[in-house]
Amino acid sequence: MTARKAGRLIGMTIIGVVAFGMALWVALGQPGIGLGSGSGTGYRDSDLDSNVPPGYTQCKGTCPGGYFDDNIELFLGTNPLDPCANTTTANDEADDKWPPDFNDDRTANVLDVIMAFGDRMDTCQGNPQYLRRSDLNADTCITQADADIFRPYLLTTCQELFPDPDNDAFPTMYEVAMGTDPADACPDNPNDAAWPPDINNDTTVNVLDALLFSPVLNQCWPSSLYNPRFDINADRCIDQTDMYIVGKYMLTNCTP
Ligand SMILES: [Ca+2]
Ligand SMILES: [Ca+2]
Ligand SMILES: [Ca+2]
Ligand SMILES: [Ca+2]
Repeated sequence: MTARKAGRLIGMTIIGVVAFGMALWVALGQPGIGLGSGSGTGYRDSDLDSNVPPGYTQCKGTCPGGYFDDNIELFLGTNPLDPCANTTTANDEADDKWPPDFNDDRTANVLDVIMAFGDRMDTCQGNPQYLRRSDLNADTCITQADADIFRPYLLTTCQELFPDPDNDAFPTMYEVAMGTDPADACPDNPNDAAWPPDINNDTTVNVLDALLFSPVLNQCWPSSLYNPRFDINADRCIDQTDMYIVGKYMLTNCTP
């Protein structure tokens, strides 16, 4: 191949990668789109953490006032893989894990009500008082319907049942399923799978990781193309929800 041809090919490849990356970026930036309203009807339940102890029957389809689908949690910004805060100290964690627990102290009480709904009731996206975190049914407005979802959890607590010893926000049970190291939060070399969203183990989550999804996207177990490394929420299908979770970490990096 001549140098010019090679240069042109590389140029086109780069344009292709950038275009795909931009499309992906747009898609990844919109986990809330199309969620609809609170019942949960209309999307597959991929709520492995269930926000209830293991052994409970996961809700399928309609979950009135019940469990939180992974896509709802992605919309809210809570961790879809972990049902309970690490500590009982309020506001000491980077992420909320249990949607009704707004101050991450493992109890849903009046403090959470004030934090969630205090001056936000009857506001919609676009209003400065609107906050996605309080929009428990992901319908882009904070209304009585969201308070109704919260109510059954009032004065209840959650238990930490999904330990995450390396504190990388991916509990051990998920890391074991993915084949990443549950005791290491960052790859030491390209063969050291340690940080789930960093598919190519180069310590950065970027479009290169996202591109690796394309051959396995929409593959479910027992398809021969199904690869558990990409099934971030361990629901046996590799789909947009897994990409959204990776998308949360887009353009971030870890330090080995
Ligand atoms: Ca709380
Ligand atoms: Ca890890
Ligand atoms: Ca990477
Ligand atoms: Ca999945």
